[in-house]
Amino acid sequence: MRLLPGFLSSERQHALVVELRAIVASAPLYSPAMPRTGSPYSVRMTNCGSHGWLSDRAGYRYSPTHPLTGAPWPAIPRPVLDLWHETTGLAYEPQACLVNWYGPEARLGLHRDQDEEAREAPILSISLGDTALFRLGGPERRSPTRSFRLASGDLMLLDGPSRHWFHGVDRILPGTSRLLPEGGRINLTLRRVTLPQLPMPGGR
Ligand code: MD6
Ligand code: FE
Repeated sequence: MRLLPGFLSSERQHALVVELRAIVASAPLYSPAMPRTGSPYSVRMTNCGSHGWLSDRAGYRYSPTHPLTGAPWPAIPRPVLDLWHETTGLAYEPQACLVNWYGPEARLGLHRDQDEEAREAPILSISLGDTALFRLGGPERRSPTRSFRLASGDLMLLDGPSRHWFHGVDRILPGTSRLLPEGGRINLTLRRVTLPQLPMPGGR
């Protein structure tokens, strides 16, 4: 795992919020449902990119369209793509950008991100707004865990073994950031879903 605390200047954070408000205007936030039980998440979600991550009674999957509007997801904004290349050093692009929007009471249970065919591609997490108490475990649900804070402007890269570790958000610390006038926290996770094409040896 690579933590990049304070990576984003206040200007870059504000610019991302402007992009995200435009995304939410065309792809509205919704409350996903847990597989099988259908109980709602406390986090509201939307996506941008060609592949949007969905959770509902039927399970977890990637979809090219919004579950309520039926429209294709908006594109991943340029500044977000730039952050992916800047931090991962990878030439290929991410295809999914899940937008998690937390109110003061929202949390996210311990889980692994396992719905991607590109199992070894890193995941980049971008945090904006109120600080989260983030929990990172290990390869098994029972592995020991530790918790730490993710503040506005912090980036975290889950790469190598940590790509497959359990993690979640224990809680939000309300009033810890003034980036979002309405309060709360936004987290973006950027992922590659399908296997990137390998460059042709000697090819163009
Ligand atoms: C969050 N993050 O920070 C939730 N997943 O709100 C995640 O679930 C996550 O931060 C995969 C990789 C990095 C993450
Ligand atoms: Fe996750």
